[in-house]
Amino acid sequence: MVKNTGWISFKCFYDKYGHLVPVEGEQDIPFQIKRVYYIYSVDDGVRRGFHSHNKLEQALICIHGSVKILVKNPYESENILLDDPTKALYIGPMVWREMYDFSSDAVLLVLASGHYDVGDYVRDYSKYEKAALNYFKRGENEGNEHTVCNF
Ligand code: T46
Repeated sequence: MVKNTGWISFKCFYDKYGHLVPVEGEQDIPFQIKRVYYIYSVDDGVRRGFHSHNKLEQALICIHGSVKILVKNPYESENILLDDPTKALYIGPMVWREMYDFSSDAVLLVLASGHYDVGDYVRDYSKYEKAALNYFKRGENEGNEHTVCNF
């Protein structure tokens, strides 16, 4: 997977009464949850995101429907389908992301490690590229506290 991204799988409790998936900060996901938001009713053809974060860590869970996520850095990229409410896509710092192909019934739930901070966003791709080329240079940031891969 692209560096600073990874899959997280949750336990699902199901019986004849339905399904239940618990998600606990610092236990099921590798950070304390400071903020939750969700995205839904996204029109056909809409693409969102187009930014990276300097510090923020997030877990993206498509709890209904499906959505695709492009994650990339200057060295590698991947298109990921989210369509399973028992799995989260972890996205750490310095990863460019775009969300697209939302199904009309998609609900994308996001758990975030920090409060909303407009100063943490990098929305200019050329600025992002410059910073990320350095950040990911020769795997220097491999294995640091933010790197989570393949839970
Ligand atoms: C991310 C992807 C996956 C707030 O006021 N508070 C919030 O916590 C958030 C997330 C957004 N907003 C406001 C700011 C904008 O006026 O909501 C509006 C839409 O936000 P934005 O254009 O940043 O949405 P996306 O879908 O491009 O990105 C969001 C998150 O912002 C971002 O952190 O990683 O989802």
